[in-house]
Amino acid sequence: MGYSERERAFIEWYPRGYGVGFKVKERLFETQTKYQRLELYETEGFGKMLVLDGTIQLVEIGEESYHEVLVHPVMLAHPNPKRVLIIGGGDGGTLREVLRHESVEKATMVEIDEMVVEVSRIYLGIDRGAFDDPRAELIIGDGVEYLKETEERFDVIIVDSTDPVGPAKLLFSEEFYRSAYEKLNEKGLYITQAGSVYLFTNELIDAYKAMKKVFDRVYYFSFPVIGYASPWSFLVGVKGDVDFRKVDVSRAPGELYYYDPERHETLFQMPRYVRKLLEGQ
Ligand code: AG3
Repeated sequence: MGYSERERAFIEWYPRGYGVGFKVKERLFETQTKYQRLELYETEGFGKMLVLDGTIQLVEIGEESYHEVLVHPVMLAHPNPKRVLIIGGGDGGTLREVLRHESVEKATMVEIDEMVVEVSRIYLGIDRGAFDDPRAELIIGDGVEYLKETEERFDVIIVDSTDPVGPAKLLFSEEFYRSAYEKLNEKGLYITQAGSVYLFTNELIDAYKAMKKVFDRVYYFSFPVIGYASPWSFLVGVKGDVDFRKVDVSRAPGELYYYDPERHETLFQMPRYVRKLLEGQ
């Protein structure tokens, strides 16, 4: 598991012996935080790489794909998103993309591990100043507790967590979806990453079923992300009469790298056998 000095490579091992790896130029940083093991590498071809508990969180080159798709489709499907909540997302990439929307008055990010934010700000910088934006509020704390207790209401809730196995498992429970639904304004949207389509299929199906019990409509899609066992899946839940298949292209931020609002319909990909499983046939 992890880094091999002999190969000068880092490999993340998934179930069934499937690996995703990168050649490493330099090991930059390594520490045990209060919550997890944090590693930072300089890869040969994809810039810096952030690893938490042996799982690759991002590689710098191409990170826009994941962050854009996690953020812009839900932001553009909402008529006027002003209040946004991000759970996790310590590297700041999700916050950065959220703040590109002029309608946003306040974006609250609740990250459990302060070290992830610190190390990302110092060594990665993919937040590109987002943490200093006056509309950004950073809360170091447990997202599950926060959502249960907060008096605030949100137009969009984005879960940028680690996998639906281990510490983040609670973020994929029916109970958590219920508190999210409760804290969404009418026409609100909720999005979560939901793991590898091929390797975490059961977790994806469980999360989808739990979301279906809570949200008024649930959508799924997947796409390849550099650094993850792709395709990677995403689930969207809505409150009230919202059609996630339609987006307001006129509000799209300029200069997108991966997500193509004018081709929004191309997002909805899922291998046929997984679609059948999701739809219970
Ligand atoms: N969010 C984590 C995606 C899950 C990666 N899982 C894995 N490699 N097994 C990424 C944080 C980016 N903001």
